[in-house]
Amino acid sequence: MDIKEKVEKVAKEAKQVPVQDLTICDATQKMIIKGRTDGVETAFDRAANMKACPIGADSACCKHCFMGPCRLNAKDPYGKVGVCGATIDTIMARNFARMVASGCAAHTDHGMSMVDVFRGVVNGKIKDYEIKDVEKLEAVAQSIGIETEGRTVKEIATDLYEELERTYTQVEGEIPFAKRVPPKTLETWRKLGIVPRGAMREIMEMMHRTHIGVDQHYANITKQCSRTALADGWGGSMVATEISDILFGTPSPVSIEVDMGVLKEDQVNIIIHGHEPNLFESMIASVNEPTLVAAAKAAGAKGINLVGMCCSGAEVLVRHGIPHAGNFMSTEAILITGAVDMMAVDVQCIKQGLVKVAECYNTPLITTNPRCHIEGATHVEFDDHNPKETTDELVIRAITRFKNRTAKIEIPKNVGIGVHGFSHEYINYMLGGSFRGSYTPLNDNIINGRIRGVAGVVGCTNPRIKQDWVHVELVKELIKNDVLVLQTGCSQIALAKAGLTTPEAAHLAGPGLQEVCETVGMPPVLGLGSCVDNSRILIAASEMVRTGGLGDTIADLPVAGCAPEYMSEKAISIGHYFVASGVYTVFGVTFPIVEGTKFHKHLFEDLETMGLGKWGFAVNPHDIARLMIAHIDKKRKALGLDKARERVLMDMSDRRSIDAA
Ligand code: SF4
Ligand code: MSK
Repeated sequence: MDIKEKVEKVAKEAKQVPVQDLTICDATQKMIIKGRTDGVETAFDRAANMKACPIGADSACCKHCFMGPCRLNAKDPYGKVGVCGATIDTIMARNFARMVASGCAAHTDHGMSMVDVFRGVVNGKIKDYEIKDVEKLEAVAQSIGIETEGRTVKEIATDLYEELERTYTQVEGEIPFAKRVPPKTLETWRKLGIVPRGAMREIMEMMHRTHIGVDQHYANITKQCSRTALADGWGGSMVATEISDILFGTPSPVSIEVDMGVLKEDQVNIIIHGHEPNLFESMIASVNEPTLVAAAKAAGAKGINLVGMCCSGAEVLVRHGIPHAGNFMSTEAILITGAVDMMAVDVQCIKQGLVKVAECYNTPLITTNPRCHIEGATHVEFDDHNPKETTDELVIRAITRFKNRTAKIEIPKNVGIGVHGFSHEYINYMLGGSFRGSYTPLNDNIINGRIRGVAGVVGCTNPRIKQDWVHVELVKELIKNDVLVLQTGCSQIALAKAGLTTPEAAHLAGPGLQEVCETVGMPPVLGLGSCVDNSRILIAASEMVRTGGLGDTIADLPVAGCAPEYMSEKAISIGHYFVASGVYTVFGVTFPIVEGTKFHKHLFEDLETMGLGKWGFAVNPHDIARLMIAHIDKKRKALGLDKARERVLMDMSDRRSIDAA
C-alpha cells in the first residue's frame, strides 16, 4: 500500500476524534495530527476503532476451561452460571486474581533480575556496575537484621543478596521485608493468614487456585490475592527499588526537562523505554564514551542526546536528571517526530504498535531483553555481564541512522521543568535535616492540620481516557485541599509537563500545604520514581506510623491512593497491595467487576472491616478527589484530629494561573 492509500485508509477508518479529546499533551496532539497526515495510526486511533468488549470490561466471562468459554450477563449477574456451575463472583474473583498474579510476576521478575545483577557485581562477575550507595546497602541490611558493624561491604552485600533471594524462593515463612511492616499491620496480616512467602510460591498457588475446579469462594480467592499482591509490594517491587538504589544511587531532587521538546534536531537522539535501570545506566556510559561522541560528530551531529520515556525514563531522571520525553501514551507519537535515531526497549509497557510507527520513520526499534522480542523489531541481546559492549553497539546503530536520516523532522517545541527524586531517604532528610532526619515534621503538620493528608497518585495513561487530564485535574484539586501528593510512574510525567512538580507550584496549594512547601522549599507534588518505586510510598507510610501520632497501622493514616488512568495488570497488583496494606485505593477508567455483586462488596467494603484498606472507583477527577478527601477526613476524624473541613474546588483564576505557569 503506498503512502496515499495509507493516508486514505487511516482517515477513513479512524473516527478522527479531535485530538483535544484524546490528550491534553500538546506535543502528543501535534504528533497525532502529523501521524494522521502521514498515514500513521497510533493506539489513540486504534482505541477509537476498537470498541471495548462490555462483557470483558465487567469481567463477566471465563475461559479457564474448554467446557466454555462462558459468558454471564452483567445486567443479571445471578441469572446464570458457567457450564461448571461457577457463579459470577467466582468468575470475577478468578479473573481478578490472575491479573494480580501477572502484575506480581512482572514486578518480581524485574526485582529478580536486579538481584541477579547485584549478585554478579558482588561476586566480581559483572564489572561494569558497582555498589554506588554503601550507606543504603547498610541501611537495607540493618532493616532486615543483617549485622553491619565491623564487616566489609562484600560481606554485608553477600548476606543481603542471599537473604533477599528468599523474597522469591522461600517456600515457608515470611519474606524478609515483612520486618519493615508496622507491627500492628503485620499482626492483622498474620491473623488473616496473608503474610507472603516467596513470590514464586504465591504466584504458583494463585494460578493453581484459579484453575477450573479448585478455589470457588470469592473471599478465599481474595485472601490469596492479598498474599500474592503483598509479595509484590513488600517483596519483588521493594527489592527492585532497594537494589537499584544500592547499585545506581539513591535519588535526591534534581531538576529535569520533560516533554518532546527535549529531542534535538542536530544531535543523535536515543530513547530508552521500558523498566529495568541496567540498560539505561549502561547507555549513559556509552553516550559519554569519547570515541562514540567523536563518531557522532564525524557523522555531522553536534552530540548524542539520550532521553528516557515511560518508567525507564522515570528511573534515571530521579538518579541522573536525564530528560524525559513523555509517558506511556506518547511512545508511538514521539516516533512521528522523525527525529528519533533509535528507540531501545527492555520489558513492560512496550506497545507492539511501535514497530509499524518506527518503520514508517526509519527509526531502529531495538529489543534488548530475552523476555521481550517483538516481531518486526531488531533484537540485540543485552548482556548483563558485558553491558557496555551492547550499548556501544546500539549507539553506533543510532549514529548510522542519523547519518542516513530520510524522515521529515518536526519536533514539538514543548519543554517543561520538574524537580523529581524524592526518595524516602530524601524526604526524611528534607523534613528533619541532616542531623535529625525524621518524619516528625510531616506528622506534626498533619496533626496540626496544615497538611490534611497524603495521597499517592500513580500509574499509567490509557487511550480510553483523555491522556494526562485526570492525573492533572485530580492532583490540582488534591493540593488545593492541602493534600500532599506523592507520585510515581507515568503520572508524575503528566504533572511535570503541567508544571506542578516545582517548588513554585506551591502557590496552587491550599494555605496550609503552601506554607509547609514554602518553608521546606519543596513542590506540593513529589515525584518518587518508576512504578516499582511505589514501594517507596509503602516505606513512607510505615515511617509515618512509626513516627507516631497518626495511629498504629497503615490503615489508620489519613492517606489515600489512586491510579486514575491505569491500563496494566501490574497496576491491579499495585492497587491490591496498597489495599492489603491498609490504603483506600481508587481506580479510574473502568473496574473489572460487576457492581452490586458479593465480590464487589467484598473488595469495596468488607476488606476495610477486616482491618485492611478497600477499593474505590470513579472516572471523573473531581469525583475521585471527593472520594479521596472524604476518606482522608474520615481517618482524621477517627484519630480525633479534625472538625470537618470544606472541600475547595478549583476556580477560573486558579486554572489561569496554572496555564500561565
Ligand atoms: Fe465455563 Fe466453568 Fe470452564 Fe469457566 S471454568 S469456562 S465458567 S465451565
Ligand atoms: S510504565 S505500568 S504505563 S505507570 Fe511503569 Fe507507566 Fe503504567 Fe507502564
